[in-house]
Amino acid sequence: MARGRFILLEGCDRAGKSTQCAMLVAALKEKGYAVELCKFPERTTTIGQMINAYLTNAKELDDQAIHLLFSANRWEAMQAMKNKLREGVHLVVDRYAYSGVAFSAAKGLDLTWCKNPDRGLVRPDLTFFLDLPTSEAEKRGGFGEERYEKRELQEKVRHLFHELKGKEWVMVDARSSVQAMHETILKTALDKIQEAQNEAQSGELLE
Ligand code: NYM
Ligand code: MG
Repeated sequence: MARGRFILLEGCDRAGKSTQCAMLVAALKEKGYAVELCKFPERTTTIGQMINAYLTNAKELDDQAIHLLFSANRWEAMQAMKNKLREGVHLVVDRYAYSGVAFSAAKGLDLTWCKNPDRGLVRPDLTFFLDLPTSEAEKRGGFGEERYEKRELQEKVRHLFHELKGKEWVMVDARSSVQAMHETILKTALDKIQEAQNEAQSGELLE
């Protein structure tokens, strides 16, 4: 059986990641694939509750401390994610280490220092970056509700995402309609999943 694929969606706040993740999961399920949604921060754990308190301004934390909590929130999910992938379950993931680095570095923390705690996390097979100009994000409902949802910071974050992006990233114009974005994302994800199945079959032939 082929290992599940790790499909990541990244972007600034209000770019539409959560909507697209939900649509992708639903579409893959409808096609009969085993797929699960993961979201970071995962606010339900003990660490996640601390992160939530920080993001909603109920609690103050040093920039370094919150950075490490975001990373720990990924590490505490790692074994379960690896197990799922091994079982052939595809994971659609809403934010990951790139958000971790981009937001903390945008606040002024050293880039290399920011990257270090996430070293060794399982790598995404496919990363979509939903790119939205900050001027557009600001107009969207809910912008400004949480810490970090401020124009100047979001612009720095967006700039850092562009610096961090790998050659393999798929850039999605988040000004496009929800449906148009979904079609692009679904098609690319299906190609990736198909590639994995073909690899698994050729592997079997060689055994
Ligand atoms: N965020 C998210 C970080 O600063 N570091 C991280 O490692 C992650 C995963 O949390 N403004 C920030 C980005 C968002 C905020 O995320 C909450 P969301 O997807 O809006 O729940
Ligand atoms: Mg948000």
